[in-house]
Amino acid sequence: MTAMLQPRYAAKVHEHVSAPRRRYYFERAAETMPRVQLAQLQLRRLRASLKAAYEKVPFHRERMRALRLRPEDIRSLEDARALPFTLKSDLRDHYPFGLFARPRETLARLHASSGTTGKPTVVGYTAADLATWASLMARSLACAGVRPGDLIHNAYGYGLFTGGLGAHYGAERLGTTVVPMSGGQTERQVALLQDFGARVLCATPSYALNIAEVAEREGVDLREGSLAIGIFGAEPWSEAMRAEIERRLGLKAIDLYGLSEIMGPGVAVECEAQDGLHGWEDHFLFEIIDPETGRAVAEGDTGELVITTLSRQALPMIRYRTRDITRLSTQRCACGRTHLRLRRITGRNDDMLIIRGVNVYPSQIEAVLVGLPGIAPHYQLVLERRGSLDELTIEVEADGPAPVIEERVRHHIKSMIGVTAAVRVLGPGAVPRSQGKAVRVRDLRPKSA
Ligand code: DLL
Repeated sequence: MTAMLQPRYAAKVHEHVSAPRRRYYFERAAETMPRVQLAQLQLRRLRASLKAAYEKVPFHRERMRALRLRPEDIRSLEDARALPFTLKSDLRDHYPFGLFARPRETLARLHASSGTTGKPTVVGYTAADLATWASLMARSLACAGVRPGDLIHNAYGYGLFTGGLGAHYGAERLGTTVVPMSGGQTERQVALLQDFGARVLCATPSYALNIAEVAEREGVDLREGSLAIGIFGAEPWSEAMRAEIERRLGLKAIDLYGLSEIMGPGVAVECEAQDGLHGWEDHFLFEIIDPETGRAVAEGDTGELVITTLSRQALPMIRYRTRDITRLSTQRCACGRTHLRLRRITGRNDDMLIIRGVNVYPSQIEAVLVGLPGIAPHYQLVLERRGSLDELTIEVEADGPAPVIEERVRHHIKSMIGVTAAVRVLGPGAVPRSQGKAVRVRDLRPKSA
């Protein structure tokens, strides 16, 4: 952080964190519920949700029957570990509405996420589901430091993606003023951020960086303006990226997690302590499993996040395997919320690269690249196959002499992650800029591989 920026940024953060010391919650009773009570509520809701899934969704009924399980056999939260997992492919196999527990005519909205292959995953919501989602998203925004009356510039994409509308209705529910900007038209975003004086920016972290870059190019210093909080999610990002975005936009960057199969944004969010994301346990049951064996790991161990919905009417999800890698903590948080915390999601199981036997996530490479002197924080990873080996080329943009940068990046990646990668230094602006979820990997390996 430059000396020039520090006082102003510090003043903004100070004012918003410590002005009235009274803690603010959107749903105080639910957010601070003692954990014993929370577990009782979870069990009650789990049993009701399983019963509905069993009665209304043939897929769930048949799979439970195959295991000789009936909903009433689940008498404790531990018993839930006997239930079968649900996979993304199950949603695809029952495209479009096959896993819905309510008739399509009774639903209020559909969303869909485009997969890299084949059919999209379609999810549905009753009016009550939408109300729950808005409340959980409002709760998440408040947890991040947003307050009624704030102006929120929402740059998550509107449409089938859950980001735009999900954040939008949560923001309205909290009592803020929303600017439904969506993604793209970045010059216009910069102008409106300035003219309207937004205090909060909602965007993917990669798009937030794009906004910062365009503002700088246009000679607009957003750090001087009103922005105080960024609510960033929908893709993996690193602590290094957080520091970079906070420095360039002059705000506090908060991590927001969610997925359409479970709800959309607002499943978990950081509080102002920025020390893990509170997962809303009154509506979701969180587990971490070993992705290889499917068995539960000890609390604090890293593995795949599995989520069961406890209140969703249209699309109850039983033990949904998210593919996201994280770990859980139930330790008390300084903010007073009792709900467990997920660690930053380092990446998805499917995104893991294996380079000469070394497992590496794109976000680990990002953590090394962002902040290295001489390069811009934009990158892409190119995967190719030579013979039987996968090879990685890291494309970066340089402001300095290419050979020096190449060597610097190669050296740091090798020493910090243990992977040998080729480095290609491109000119300014050559790495495609994100409008939403950034494309970090270009996989040029033959399809059969
Ligand atoms: O990305 C929902 C969302 C919108 C979350 C806006 C946050 C903000 P999907 O398109 O279904 O839903 O993608 C879900 O994105 O399984 C993760 O792999 C990834 N993801 C979402 N949030 C984070 C995050 C939305 N904070 C998939 N950190 C998830 C890392 C994230 N990965």
